[in-house]
Amino acid sequence: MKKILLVGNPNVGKSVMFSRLSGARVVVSNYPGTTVDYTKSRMRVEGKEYEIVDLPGTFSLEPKDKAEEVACKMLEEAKPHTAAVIDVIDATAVERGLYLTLELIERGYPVVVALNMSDAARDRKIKIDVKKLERILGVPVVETIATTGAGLKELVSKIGKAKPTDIEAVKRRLRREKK
Ligand SMILES: Nc1nc2c(ncn2[C@@H]2O[C@H](COP(=O)(O)OP(=O)(O)OP(=O)(O)O)[C@@H](O)[C@H]2O)c(=O)[nH]1
Ligand SMILES: [Mg+2]
Repeated sequence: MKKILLVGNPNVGKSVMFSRLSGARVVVSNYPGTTVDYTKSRMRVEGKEYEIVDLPGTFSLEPKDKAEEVACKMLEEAKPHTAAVIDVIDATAVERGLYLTLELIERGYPVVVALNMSDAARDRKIKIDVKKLERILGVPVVETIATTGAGLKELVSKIGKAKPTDIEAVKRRLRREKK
């Protein structure tokens, strides 16, 4: 069965999103040889069944602690079976989150970005040009509020079409943007 992985920095809403997306049978497991837990369940998208996995938070794919190490190992192990990586970013701290996004794209994962906590971003008058971000990254970007479920339908609709994208082209567009 193909997997959908929920990945992102700590405290961005991955687990709340997982609860909304996952089916009834939720299994909590301990990553072998560690005290780090992860949670998995099933999910149906367009009639197809997937395993959905809530990974520990990580800032980077070069791990700095045990939880990050587990997240990175799980990503690597799941790579051949991954239909999509839902990369959850805190919309109030987009730049911080994009570091991991670029690493995921660079390593060839099919990424869909969830700009979560978009309610908090709106409250703080943080404006994000979603279309532009999508153009630069070359992957779908969807604004979400995991706590209310807003945007999750649209997010899920992007999963079936998720595919790897060329990191060099992303870097070129980023450089052009900074000029
Ligand atoms: N305002 C707002 N709060 C949110 C949203 N999504 C999650 N939260 C809150 O953010 C906090 C962290 O959510 P979690 O789902 O535990 O975050 P996580 O990414 O799983 O965190 P780690 O597992 O520690 O990496 C909780 O208090 C949530 O209620 C959102 O879209 N908007
Ligand atoms: Mg969590």
